[in-house]
Amino acid sequence: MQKHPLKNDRLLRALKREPVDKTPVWLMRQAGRYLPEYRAIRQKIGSFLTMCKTPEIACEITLQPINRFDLDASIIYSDILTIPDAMGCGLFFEDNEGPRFKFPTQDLNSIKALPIPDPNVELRYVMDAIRLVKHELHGKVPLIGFAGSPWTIACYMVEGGASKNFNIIKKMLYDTPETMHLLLQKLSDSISIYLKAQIEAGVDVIMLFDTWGGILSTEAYEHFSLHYLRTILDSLASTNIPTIVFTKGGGQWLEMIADTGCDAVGLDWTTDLKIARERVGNQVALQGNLDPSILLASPEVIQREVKKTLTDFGNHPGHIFNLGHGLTPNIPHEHVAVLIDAVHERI
Ligand code: 1CP
Repeated sequence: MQKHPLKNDRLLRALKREPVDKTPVWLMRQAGRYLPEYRAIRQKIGSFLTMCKTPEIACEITLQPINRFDLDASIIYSDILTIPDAMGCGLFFEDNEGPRFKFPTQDLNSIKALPIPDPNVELRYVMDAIRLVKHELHGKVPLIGFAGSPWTIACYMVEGGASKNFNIIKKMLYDTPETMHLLLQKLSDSISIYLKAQIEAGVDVIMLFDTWGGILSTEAYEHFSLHYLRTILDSLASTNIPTIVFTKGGGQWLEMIADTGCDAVGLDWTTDLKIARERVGNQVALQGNLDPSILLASPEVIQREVKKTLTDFGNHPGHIFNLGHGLTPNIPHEHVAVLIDAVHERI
């Protein structure tokens, strides 16, 4: 397929800590239910997984926020749970509820039986969607590919869905660490080949979502999450594709995360961006970190808080503006436009 040179390379420049004319901005969950055009397709198709698995639809939804807003990056419409789905764990989504698994992965035998999915067979729909999006973007902005961290994907597989206290996986971690490691190693292998296939299909940047790393003790985080993030990043090093690592609640481990060899660390809003920049200097770019709830407040408050975030990071290269976590369905889309303009105009 013909490669389009990128017309907007602010994100790639910021990842390399090179100067930019304007701070690049994109938003986690920028495609989603806060957009009326998303809700319209969601209502027509009915099932979230069918939307992910139909490349033309995944492509259209990926482009919705790009067509509406002046964003500096797109992210492929998909989910971190495509891997356990391809492993045969029976992923399903109940209406307006989180993900659930028909076959939770809770013992050694079920872990041993898990296959490593072939990204160009079971997950081919993701690669097809990436190729379509790259074609349709005509190089307008870069495309971010992604995966969940092994630890975060394991949380859903072991708990059988979203969890509040993570009792089952924490018991596994402490009672049978070898069993836990076997699952994390299998996921790590699957994620590495999945991300390499995404890179071959055309993504410009890779992001690893470690949404549940922050529920661990420091020692457990190092052994059960960070170690596998590093393994995956090492496996991608030869591709020269820039990488972003986001551990929600991981601000205290910033230096450790920066040492994995990633190009950028994503931060949630509980970490002070000014202090974070002082701690890592120019070693990595920083992505974040506005509290998404601020988008519920008035345009004046949004502008003020955006300015504060930009000022906190300071006048250095290497900032990618984002929220500290994903956009939620109740956020007015008009406020998203206010945020993006405020970032670009430094009002
Ligand atoms: O239409 C719908 O109701 C589906 C809602 C939805 C959407 C829009 C889900 C179900 N996933 C997605 C897309 C998605 N998920 C993207 C697309 C790209 C984007 O626009 O950002 C990405 C990157 C994800 C990643 C993802 N899925 C994460 C990591 C990031 C995060 O938000 O912490 C996690 C934890 C998931 C699991 C998941 N999938 C869907 C939901 C509602 C959840 C969270 C469940 C929970 O609360 O634990």
